Amino acid sequence: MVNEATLEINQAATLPELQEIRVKYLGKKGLLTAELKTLANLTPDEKRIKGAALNILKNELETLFDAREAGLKDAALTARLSSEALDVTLPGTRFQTGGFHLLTRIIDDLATIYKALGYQVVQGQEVETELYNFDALNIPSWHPARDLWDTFWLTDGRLLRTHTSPMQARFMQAFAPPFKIVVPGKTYRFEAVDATHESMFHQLEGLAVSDDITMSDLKGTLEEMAKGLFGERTKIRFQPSYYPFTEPSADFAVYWENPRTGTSKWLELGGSGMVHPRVFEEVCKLRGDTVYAGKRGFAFGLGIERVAMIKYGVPDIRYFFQNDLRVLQQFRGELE
Ligand code: YSA
Repeated sequence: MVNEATLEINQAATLPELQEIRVKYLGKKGLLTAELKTLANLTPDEKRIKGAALNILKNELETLFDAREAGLKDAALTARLSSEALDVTLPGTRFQTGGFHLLTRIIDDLATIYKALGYQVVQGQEVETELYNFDALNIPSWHPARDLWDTFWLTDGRLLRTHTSPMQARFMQAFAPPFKIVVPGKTYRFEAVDATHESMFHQLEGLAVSDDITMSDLKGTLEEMAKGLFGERTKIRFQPSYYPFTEPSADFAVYWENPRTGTSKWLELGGSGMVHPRVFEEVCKLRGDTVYAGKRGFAFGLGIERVAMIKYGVPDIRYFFQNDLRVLQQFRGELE
């Protein structure tokens, strides 16, 4: 019986199979149990000898069963573990992460540059009155310069600001000099939209007022900004221009070496100049005092999209506002 049982035990492939074999030999109606029951009919001597032999056999079988059971459990565990195993070398699932829009990034860069130069960053309002958008900036209603800015008018006579310059008058009305501010924000013009013009775009306005500010302070400031934006080798150039709220006025361009293409050229960024004395006069009227009489200041305004297009090589302004992630995600690496 022991050989037969050993063979069967070793051949059992699963725990239920092994249990069946255990019942076959050691169960209540098992073969060995049946043998043990026959002891009752034997003489005491026969009982002792056969009983001892059957006990040894029973212990042997139990040891064999236990060993096989442990072996099968081990094998089952190994199989389960290997089926559940994680391959830690497989690439993980990337979470969708957000990032800053290129324009937000440029606004942040500009704010950082100007804060380092001691400027305050302030916000203006997008719905403006004619007074602040035009009149206080020396652009009365009859002035041909109004034609420079095609405007979205609201039914109540207000308008969407055509530039960030109205904040010049608003800030001076509320605060006395000396100060230095920059004003980033949205601006609106009734434009024929093309690759470089949108009807909504962003500008950054700058205004510094004190007793003795000069045009060379303006140039140095814009030079610092250009270096902060485009690198230490960047140069800046003034060209005579006209704005009703500055005298003299100058457009400024940066000499930019494009690392993508290896080419360099002058690129127009915005307008600037020394604050026109009439703007100070208008502000004094609004304030009802003479705090700004005889003051000197410079101001400038530039297009944020223009900076982003130059810096990141974006060929069309419309890409910024189409919400096409393929456009925006290209720059993720550069922005992190
Ligand atoms: C000038 C002198 C100062 O003392 C202060 C500010 C200024 C700038 C003036 N307020 C202004 O708006 N000038 S601008 O009409 O020439 O616009 C400035 C910049 O805004 C442009 O150089 C351009 O980069 C951007 N811009 C203008 N219209 C745009 C536009 N960007 C996109 N779409 C448009 N439609």
